[in-house]
Amino acid sequence: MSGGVMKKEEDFLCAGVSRRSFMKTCITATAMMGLPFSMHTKVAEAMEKNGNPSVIWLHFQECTGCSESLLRSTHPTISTLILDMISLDYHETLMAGSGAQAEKSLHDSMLANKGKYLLVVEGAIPTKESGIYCKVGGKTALESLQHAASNAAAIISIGTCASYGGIQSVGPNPTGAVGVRDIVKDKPIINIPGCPPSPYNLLSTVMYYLTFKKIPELDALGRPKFAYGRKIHEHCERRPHFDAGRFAKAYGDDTHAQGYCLFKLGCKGPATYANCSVQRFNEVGVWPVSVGHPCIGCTEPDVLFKMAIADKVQIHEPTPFDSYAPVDLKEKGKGPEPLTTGFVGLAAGAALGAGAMLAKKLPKDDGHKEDDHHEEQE
Ligand code: FSX
Ligand code: SF4
Ligand code: F3S
Repeated sequence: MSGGVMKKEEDFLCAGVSRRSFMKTCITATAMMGLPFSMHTKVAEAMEKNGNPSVIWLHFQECTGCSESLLRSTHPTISTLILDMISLDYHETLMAGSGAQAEKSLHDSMLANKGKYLLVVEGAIPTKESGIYCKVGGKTALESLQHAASNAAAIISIGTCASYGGIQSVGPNPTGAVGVRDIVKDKPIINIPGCPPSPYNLLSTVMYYLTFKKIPELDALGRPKFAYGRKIHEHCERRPHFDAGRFAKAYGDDTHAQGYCLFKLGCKGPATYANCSVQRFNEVGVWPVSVGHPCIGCTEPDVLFKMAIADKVQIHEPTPFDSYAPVDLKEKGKGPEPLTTGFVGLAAGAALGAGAMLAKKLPKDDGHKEDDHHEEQE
């Protein structure tokens, strides 16, 4: 298992992270948190000084995709950084120990770090019939969560399952699966939804916590606003096609091959708050929409698995595309015009770095009905 004493930057370097990678990650995380560039030195200092908090990571009803996503992240050693800037004292699928040895490790870590450890929960918690549908070490998930939460400093619900119940909670929800916030009411809880979530969102949340010794500002669904404050639709490279009324009609047809907007194939991007279209996944920087699949709204409790993939979302609280200047709609007295081609949109997307885009402040709704706009285009 990873972890151990980790208090100086040199330790990160020993762990196989070059200074360049370390600083690059601090700069990326600083930008993701919406902080000014100059703050990256404070973040780096905080990593050196405050790194190594004890983390207890529990697994309940889930597919382990959240841990897999973290471990499979290849962008410079993100998994190394995460696993080495914390002391991962208990993680059922990563730890070498098992049985009584593992249970002792959990017990000892909780005792040694009482009131100070971060509790990370992956997976939903079944509540029906006193929670008998998920047991680890003879205890129900409900018991384990309540016990571990009672002495935690804060809790991170990683993934949509731990945040809101996820796929297990879909009707008829036979096990009564719920998210952590439905059970624990007296601790700070940060939701990092996504099925699975971006490892960067976990990384920057932990870095924020270590830097400022408090949890980041959250939205109404308990998500860090710096990562979930905007809709993926605002930065999508297919957005110029949406604005121009060009939609893919079927998978594999010419409109799909042309890279047209996936709204009519069920893309939930206009109703999904996340940073996938900016932060992207893996070394090559892909995300579902970039490879031709509609967003399924995996960060949204009322969308993921609650709507069929092909169903279209209603577009409320419209927000403009953020990669080119807004038009003055009032002056022109009509809806947005087709401003640009997909080519220009892609070029704009490539030109704007993740940090620059995320560091922008959140836009205000302008009251314009984008769904009306969309209907005009149909
Ligand atoms: Fe849930 Fe995590 Fe989806 Fe899986 O374990 S958020 S089912 S990808 O990965 O909890
Ligand atoms: Fe991109 Fe989906 Fe929005 Fe179309 S509907 S612009 S594919 S996020
Ligand atoms: Fe999930 Fe949609 Fe992002 S499906 S990974 S929120 S593009």
